Order: sequence, then structure tokens, then C-alpha cells
Amino acid sequence: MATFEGLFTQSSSLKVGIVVARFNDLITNKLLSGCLDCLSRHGIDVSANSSQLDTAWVPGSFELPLVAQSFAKSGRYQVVITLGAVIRGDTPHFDVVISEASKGISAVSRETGIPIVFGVLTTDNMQQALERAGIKNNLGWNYALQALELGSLMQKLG
Ligand code: INI
Repeated sequence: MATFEGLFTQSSSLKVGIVVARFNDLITNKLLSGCLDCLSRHGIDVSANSSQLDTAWVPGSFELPLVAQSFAKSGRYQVVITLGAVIRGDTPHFDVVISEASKGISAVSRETGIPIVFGVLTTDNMQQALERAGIKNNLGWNYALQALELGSLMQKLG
């Protein structure tokens, strides 16, 4: 019987792509900094001239799947992280954006076989988003951990 588990200690063999939405960038910048902090503390070079990490900015969460697809198809990355913040407003726009982002990201991940972490906060208001982006906890950190685990697991599965 084989048991496959991702490790958090094999980061030297990983190249990570991060796609970040600029919409609500008060939140997404905080998610990104939590993400980079976690990657760095697990041995990923996050410096400006790093060969282990690339970052792309898109206008909003709706565009995350397209650029995640480009990253995933490139063959350069073992894992991709998407970061966004979709905050409920007075119109149904919220539902359209989060639905397209979530369906698109999972479709791209399955089509390409590259793990793509769904790091899109979905909250009723800005206070909830701030709490998850650093006031209480920075989920960017968790998204990076999930990326390390999945990248390592997929390498083991070959
Ligand atoms: N994009 C977000 O990332 N979060 C939101 O809360 C949001 N809302 O609510 O409108 C949002 N809209 C922009 C959208 O993602 C696209 O960038 C835009 O529609 C252009 O395609």
C-alpha cells in the first residue's frame, strides 16, 4: 500500500507562480505579503531577482483563471496561487465574479494538472476581509502552505 503526502520541506525544487487581483488591493496586498512571508520561511527565494517565484497582477478576481491558465500551461511552475478578495455589494455582481473565479480556477487546475490554490476571500463586508487578511489571521500564509503541500504531493505522484 502506498500513502502519498506532500511535505513542506522540499521547497528548493519548487517554482511558484502567484496571480493577484488588484481589485480590493488593500486586502490582496496583505494576502500577498502573508503568502510571501510563509514561502520565504519555508525556503523559497522571494527576492526581486528570484528564479523560484513570479507574480502577475490582474484587474480583478474574474481575470484570475485566465492568467492562472497561462502560468499553468507554461510548464514553468509546479504550483500556482491565486489571490483575490470578493466583497459583497448591493448588486448580484459579487455572485457572478466569485462563481466565475472559482469555477474557472478549478477547471484550469484539472485541465492542466497543475495545482492551483484558490486564495480568493469571499466576505460580506470589508471588516470580515480585513480580519482574514491580517487583523486576526492572514490567510495568505495558509494559501502558501497549501501550495507547498500540493506542489510536493504532485511531484511525488509524478
Ligand atoms: N473583483 C474582485 O476581485 N472583487 C470584487 O469584489 C469585485 N466586485 O465586487 O465587483 C470585482 N470586480 C471586478 C471583476 O473581477 C473584473 O475585474 C471586472 O468585471 C472586469 O472584467
